[in-house]
Amino acid sequence: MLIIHSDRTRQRRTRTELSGGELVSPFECPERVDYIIQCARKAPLGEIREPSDYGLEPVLAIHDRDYIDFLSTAWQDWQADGHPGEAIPNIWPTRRMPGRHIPRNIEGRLGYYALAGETSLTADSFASALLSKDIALTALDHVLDSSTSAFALCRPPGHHAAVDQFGGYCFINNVAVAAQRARDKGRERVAILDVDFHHGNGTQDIFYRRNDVLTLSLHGNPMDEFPYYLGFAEETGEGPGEGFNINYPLPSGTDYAIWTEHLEQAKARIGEYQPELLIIALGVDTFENDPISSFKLKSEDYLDMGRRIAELGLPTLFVMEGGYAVEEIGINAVNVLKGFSH
Ligand code: Q9C
Ligand code: ZN
Repeated sequence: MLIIHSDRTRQRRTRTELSGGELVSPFECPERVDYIIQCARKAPLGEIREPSDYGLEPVLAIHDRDYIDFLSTAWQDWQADGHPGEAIPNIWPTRRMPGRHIPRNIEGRLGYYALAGETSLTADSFASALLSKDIALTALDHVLDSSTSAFALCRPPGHHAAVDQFGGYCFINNVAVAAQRARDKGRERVAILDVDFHHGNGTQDIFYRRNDVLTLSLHGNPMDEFPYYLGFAEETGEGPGEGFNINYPLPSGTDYAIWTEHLEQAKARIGEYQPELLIIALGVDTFENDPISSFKLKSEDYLDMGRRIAELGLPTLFVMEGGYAVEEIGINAVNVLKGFSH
């Protein structure tokens, strides 16, 4: 399987993450990619190629222009206001103050465009988000041209990024940008299956009123897990999109036996939909030792997960999302790809 990877993903090394009332060293760190690429080389999975530059056009097909403008200048604006640390949002539009105006001040704008406070915005945020979507798009084009499969070793991840919001370590929604490009290149129906531990709220939000992109997500129940305010079973899509968003919220402690029952339901729905392309939002934070998640998948389960995904028999783009058990992330992610390929 072709792998798209760039050493430049290392350039994003954030110092702070607000977690448990402290500033900790971020879970979403460059070593994640080091472990994955090391395991991919060892497997070996196949050729490893550099991404091409796709510019902003495919991003603006999904995200609002004002949001992208904000991302492109946020760090300079934050610094110009004399703030000493990394940019961490600390105030939001809420039910009682809905934010009908986008503030001028960077602190106000930061909260306006953020959905959570754990993702520090830094000097490298925008460039690394652009690089990440280039990795996804390069891999996508290979899948479209060859009708086979590819792995986009994206970092930072993307599935929490909504039309005009960052958070959950995500800035640009890589799977959404890829799905839209596939549509623009003539693929009629695209399915996005999100197997990351966390609900793919951004992806759901982006395609919620559409029936040309089927979105499905298996994840920790939002009553108990991030992102808390989206990802419930009753969210099935709206208008023309009714019936084209499917959530499988699962309890903490979910093991692979329970997880696969829902995977098979998701596969049945995908089969019925007959997409021309399958995109997997590949998070491996479902792993039993993941430091911020509560599912119980074991390393060998990821081989079987790949095998089950392959049963759909579709051209498949794998896009890296979460996974924070850094030393095992390579084994687990590569196991999915190995299981898929055999
Ligand atoms: N104290 C992805 O997996 N909550 N994002 C962290 C740590 C945010 C996860 C809590 C989790 C975001 C792509
Ligand atoms: Zn996750």
